[in-house]
Amino acid sequence: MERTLVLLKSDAIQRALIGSIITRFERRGLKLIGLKMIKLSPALSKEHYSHLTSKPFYPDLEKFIIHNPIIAIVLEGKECVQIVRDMIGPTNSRKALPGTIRGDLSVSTSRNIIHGSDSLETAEKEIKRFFKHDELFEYKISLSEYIYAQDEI
Ligand code: IDP
Ligand code: MG
Repeated sequence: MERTLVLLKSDAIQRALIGSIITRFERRGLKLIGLKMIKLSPALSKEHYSHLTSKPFYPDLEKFIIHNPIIAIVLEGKECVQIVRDMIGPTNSRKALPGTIRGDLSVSTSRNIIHGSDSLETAEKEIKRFFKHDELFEYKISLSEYIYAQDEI
């Protein structure tokens, strides 16, 4: 099963959207295997957004992401990296379709409430960045046969 990292950013916490976003993932059938509240340091922000540190908007992004705590989540499911990206919608929330998390809950490119890993390779790196091995949990969902057929697992 694939795993992916989700961050619910400062704006999601400030706007009290955490519960409703987690509910979307639960209802989709994705399995929560790690969840915690953390505060990013400037160094961790620079590592996580290393592809963006030279952009003019990076100082604002860092200030925004380190200013308040955020929620870090690891989800597990078949092809969940792409499923979660599709559920989130594009970076610019104004272009995000209704039904996506950004399309339903935000209207900004920078205040777009959520991060999701963009590939399986990135997901593996990002999960290690935010979670220790013993902070991830393996357990059986008793309804799993109603979420996947046996031949899909
Ligand atoms: P993603 O979050 O959709 O994967 P990335 O390109 O990885 O998008 O950018 C990471 C984050 O940086 C975005 O979610 C957003 O908060 C911020 N960001 C990206 N591009 C812009 C921009 O053009 N203006 C302002 N903020 C941006
Ligand atoms: Mg990204």
